[in-house]
Amino acid sequence: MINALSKKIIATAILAASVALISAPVSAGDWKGWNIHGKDYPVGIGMEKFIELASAKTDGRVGGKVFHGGVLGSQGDAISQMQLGGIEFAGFNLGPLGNAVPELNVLSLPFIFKDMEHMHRVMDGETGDILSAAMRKSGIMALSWYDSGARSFYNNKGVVINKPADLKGLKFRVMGNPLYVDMVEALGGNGIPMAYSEVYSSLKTGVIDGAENNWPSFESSAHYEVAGNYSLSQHLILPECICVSVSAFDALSDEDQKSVKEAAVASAVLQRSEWAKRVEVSKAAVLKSGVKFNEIADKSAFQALMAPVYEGAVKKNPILKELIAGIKAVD
Ligand code: GTR
Repeated sequence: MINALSKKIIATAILAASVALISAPVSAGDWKGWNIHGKDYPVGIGMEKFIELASAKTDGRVGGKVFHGGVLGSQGDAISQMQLGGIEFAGFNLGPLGNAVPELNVLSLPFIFKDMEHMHRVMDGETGDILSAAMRKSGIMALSWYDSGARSFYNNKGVVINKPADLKGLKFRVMGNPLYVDMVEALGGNGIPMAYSEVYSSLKTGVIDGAENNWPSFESSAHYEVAGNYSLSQHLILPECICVSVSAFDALSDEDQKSVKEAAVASAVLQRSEWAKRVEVSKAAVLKSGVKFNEIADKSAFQALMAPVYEGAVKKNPILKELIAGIKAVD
């Protein structure tokens, strides 16, 4: 198994190689894909389907290989690599992508979506189109949206979280986006940004007291082995994407672009159904292991504390005001 340090070394080497390769664009038949999860995780299954269909639909003019398990580095590394021309496609979480595309931060506002169906309606509608257009400017474009469920808090201190005061004094790992630090602080805890690959050992050694994620990641990362309380806060519903590098995509003929887009849309249909199944399987496995789970009957106290997070985000990026209104306008 590759440890965090080796992953970092590999990622740095690949980043250096990517920079060296900028002047020599990769052939479209040789695209490199980044995935933080394993091959059998819904994102991995979707990405394999994407590249298989892209190749079939373009008679092999587009093709490539998915590198699973985060061997190409963290998402932060992968975003830079895509912008530099070192990788051509990825299954990115749109949350940390907000650092590169401020408009995407609207998705990271806690409790912005009512549920998964609401998120789908928004992403498949006008707001999704606005976000896609904004992403293109960063050199990264979304071809379709993947599911990633709802994220909830878990901890290794035996705390059953029912109200914001229960987070008090606890250190929760968050993904790399300052909005998440603000979110945890507004609830009374401490938000510690950290790479996904480091969370398991940090929970085990007590560097952090908890983290937050959806059922499938809580299970596949084995965090449940070292954090025995899962409280269903569902504070973030973050979509993911099949993203490609704008320069790699723009180098294709119109016909191949259409085929690649179709491949991504078809892969998302598969990914979403795999997601729904995996949520149930992961939840059952985690509960069977003895993890203590609680629903939070009334989330209004959590939601009320988010007002300053929204205000701070809008102050920093005024464009978010309109985007929030757009999401609220969707039933
Ligand atoms: C997972 C997500 C990953 C990554 C990870 C994390 O749910 O699928 O892309 O964002 O969470 O917490 O870093």
